[in-house]
Amino acid sequence: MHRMENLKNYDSEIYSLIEKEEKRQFDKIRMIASENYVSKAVLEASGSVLTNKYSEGYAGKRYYEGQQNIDEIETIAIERAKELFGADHANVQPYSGSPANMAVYLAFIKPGDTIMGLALPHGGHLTHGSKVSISGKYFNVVSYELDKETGLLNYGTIMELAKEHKPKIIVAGHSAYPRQLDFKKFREIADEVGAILFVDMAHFAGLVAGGVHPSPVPYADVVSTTTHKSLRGPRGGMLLCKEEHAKAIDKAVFPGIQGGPHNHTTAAIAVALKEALEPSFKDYAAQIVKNAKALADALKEKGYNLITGGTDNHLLLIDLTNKNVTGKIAAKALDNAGIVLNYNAVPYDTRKPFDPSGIRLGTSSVTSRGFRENEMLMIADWMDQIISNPEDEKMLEKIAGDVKDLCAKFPPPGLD
Ligand code: DSN
Repeated sequence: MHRMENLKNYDSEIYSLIEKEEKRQFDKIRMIASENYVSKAVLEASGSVLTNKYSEGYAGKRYYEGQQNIDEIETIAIERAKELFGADHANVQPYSGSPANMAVYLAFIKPGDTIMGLALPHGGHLTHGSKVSISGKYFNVVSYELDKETGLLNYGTIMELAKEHKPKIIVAGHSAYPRQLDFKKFREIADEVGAILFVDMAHFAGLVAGGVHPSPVPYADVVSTTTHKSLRGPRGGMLLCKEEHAKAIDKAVFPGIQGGPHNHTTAAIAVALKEALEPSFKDYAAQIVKNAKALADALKEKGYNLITGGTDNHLLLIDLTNKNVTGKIAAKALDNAGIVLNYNAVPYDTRKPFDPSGIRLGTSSVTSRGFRENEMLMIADWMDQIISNPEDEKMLEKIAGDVKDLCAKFPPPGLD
């Protein structure tokens, strides 16, 4: 039987949009730093009958019967997460990164308490205290920023800020910072003021798993992650913590924030974690970083202003001010030419978030489809042509064709 035959017969409208999306994912160079391609095994677990089951509670302590298989699946996912990251305790139920982060706040603090996180325009996440997020509405937020000169975190300044404001939680982590984090320093800062150290490793979890980014697990009280970014699993979330916090974290996830876990996602997370435990995942993670560095070097040579001067993780943040084009215009032209990324604020941006000065891109997805340094040089050339002439429709069309030809040689995992 053809794949998705039932869907095709019953709802051809949705079927054909899924087909188109699959083709888009095949034909384009996907460089949104938070995206990836999952394997067929992960897709199969994710699309399984496990979606039919409700399972409030935890293995052995559920509120509904019929958990014979679900308990085993969730326990396997937990054990794999603990093994992969060397954690005392894992909770694999968060629906995604934002609910996982909310559970951390619920576990440790009360409305009105002070939290400290990286400011959103400096690469922090909405849930790290942005005013438009519940994290910024319910808590007193003190945001730290990047150094104006270097674009780097300044641990001395963060320490001073922490001493002044005495936050109950210090959040380390980002969605647009192209460097590694010094978790030992964050631990020292948290200890100095008696704060919980909470690391959101959603972006770089796969690099931690692959051993090419320091692990926050030995230093942090609690670590959150999504499972679908560099970790290359389904859309989901996880929390890892020290044994002493296990009860509080579990209670905060359920019944604190969520209802029944998405068992199909739990199974897919278990499969992705099995993949991440394979020796080949280390090569994958190392290649993500090599690719990011190769792309950064090539773009720097062409006069691009990379925030922090380069990268040592999977992502690049580029200020396009010296190229006389806004992030939005560049991102749209790049998409038209088959290179998909997002416009992004840069630190101390003078432009508005909906049309900022920069673009952000990452190498997790292209590395999954087998691109290496050579392909990064091609991407840098194309990007430069597009950003130099974003309105040249003919050139965009020509590059879109070349991009498609290149992509045809590198079939991504999970796609037919
Ligand atoms: N939306 C994600 C990102 O692109 O970084 C963060 O949750």
